[in-house]
Amino acid sequence: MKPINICITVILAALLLMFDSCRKEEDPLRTGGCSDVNSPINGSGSVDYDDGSCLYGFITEYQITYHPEFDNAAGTGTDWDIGLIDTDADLILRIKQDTASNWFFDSESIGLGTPQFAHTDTAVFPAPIEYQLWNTSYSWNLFDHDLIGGNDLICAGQFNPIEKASDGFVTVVGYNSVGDSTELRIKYALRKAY
Ligand SMILES: [Ca+2]
Ligand SMILES: [Ca+2]
Repeated sequence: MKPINICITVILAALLLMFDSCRKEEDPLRTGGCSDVNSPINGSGSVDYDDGSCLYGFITEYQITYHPEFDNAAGTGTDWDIGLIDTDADLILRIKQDTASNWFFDSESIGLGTPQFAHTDTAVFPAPIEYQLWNTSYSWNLFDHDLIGGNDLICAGQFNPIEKASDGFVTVVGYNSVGDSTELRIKYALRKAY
């Protein structure tokens, strides 16, 4: 092939490639959206390509919406505390990624003194740091803080926050050894990240 012919062939091939890539971007049959598995909004509708619109979940608050009224795991349904001031549990909440050695959230105990939380009250823990939610396994537990004799386990659980995220909340249920349930809600805000 003559050099001029090679040149024309290369130019034609380049033009064809350019035309093809333009055509793909403008193809009305292809749907853009968020396809990042770490985004709580990924997978809403069918997405052909990631168009950079992903938003990510950042924790703003933790809530315990209910927990067992009695410490059934200790035997036969005893009060959480002896009852000189109150018999309700004093809540300590801890959460971490399963692969991490440290709790990223390890709360102060609340309910010791005022305010107190009955088992049906919603206890709110503000998030001092807005951690991002990831598509991986997390563990959590809730204890009744006791000044004497060690803390009492209220419940424990495991979850993937991306799978459980809906309308600004990750909602999960944990259990104690006899199957009593406790609900944890993690409030998050959707923001751009990376
Ligand atoms: Ca106790
Ligand atoms: Ca206590």
